[in-house]
Amino acid sequence: MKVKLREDVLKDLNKTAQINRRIFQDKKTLVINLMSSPGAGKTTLLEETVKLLADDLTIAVIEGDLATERDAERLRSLGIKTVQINTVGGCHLDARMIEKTLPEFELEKIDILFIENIGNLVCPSGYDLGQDYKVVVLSVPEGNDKIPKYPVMFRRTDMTIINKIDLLPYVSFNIADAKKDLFEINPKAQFKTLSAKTGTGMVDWISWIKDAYQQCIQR
Ligand SMILES: Nc1nc2c(ncn2[C@@H]2O[C@H](COP(=O)(O)OP(=O)(O)O)[C@@H](O)[C@H]2O)c(=O)[nH]1
Ligand SMILES: [Mg+2]
Repeated sequence: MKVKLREDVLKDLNKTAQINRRIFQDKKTLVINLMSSPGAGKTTLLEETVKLLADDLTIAVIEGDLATERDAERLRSLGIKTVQINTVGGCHLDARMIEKTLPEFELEKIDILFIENIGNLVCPSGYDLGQDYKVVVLSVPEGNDKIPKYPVMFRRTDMTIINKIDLLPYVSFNIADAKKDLFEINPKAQFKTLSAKTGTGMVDWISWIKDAYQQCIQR
C-alpha cells in the first residue's frame, strides 16, 4: 500500500515536471538544476557565473534550502531575481515546488533559470524538476570516494563539475581517478574542473552554458 502511494506521488510529480518543461521550452528559458553536497560551492559558482553572464543574458534563480534566505540574498545582492524555497525538513526540491514559484517570474524575459537544489548527494537525484540539464558539483576536499559511493547522483547527471581545484595541493584528490570513476558509472557524462574562487576553468563552463542556451532558443 505504502509502495503504491509513493509510486502515485512520483507519477504525479513527473507529470508536473513535464508541464514545467513545456512551459520553459515555450518561453525559451534554459533551466539548469544544480546539485551537490552542502558546501561544495553551488552558491559561489552561481555568483561567479551570473557575474560573467548577466551583461549578455537575463538570469533568474530559484534557491532551495531547508531554512533561511541567506543564499537568495547573496544572489539578490548581485541584482538577480531570486525566489527562495524553504523545504523545512525536505531533503530535495520537487516539480510542484518549482511550479508554485513560476508566477513570480516573467519567464518570457528570462534567458536562464538556475535552480540550486538542497545540499545532499542522495535525494535530489531522483526528482525531475523539468530542467534541461542536471549539473552536480563535487569539491575536491570531499574526496575521490564520493563518485563510486553515490552512483545514482552521478549516473543521472548531465554534467559533473569538480570545484575547488585551487585546494588540490592541500587535499588528496586525484582528477584522473575521478574521471575514470565517473565514466564507468556514466559513459555519457560531461566533466569540467574549476575553481569558483580563483576563476580557473570558468571560461570553459560559461562557454558550455552559452552553447546550451543557443540550443535552447533554436529548438
Ligand atoms: N577554496 C575554495 N573555496 C570555495 C570554492 N568555491 C566555494 N568555496 C567556499 O566553500 C564554502 C561553501 O560554498 P557555498 O557556495 O556556500 O556552497 P553550497 O553550500 O554548495 O552553496 C564557502 O566558504 C565558499 O567560499 C572554491 O572554488 N575554492
Ligand atoms: Mg548554497
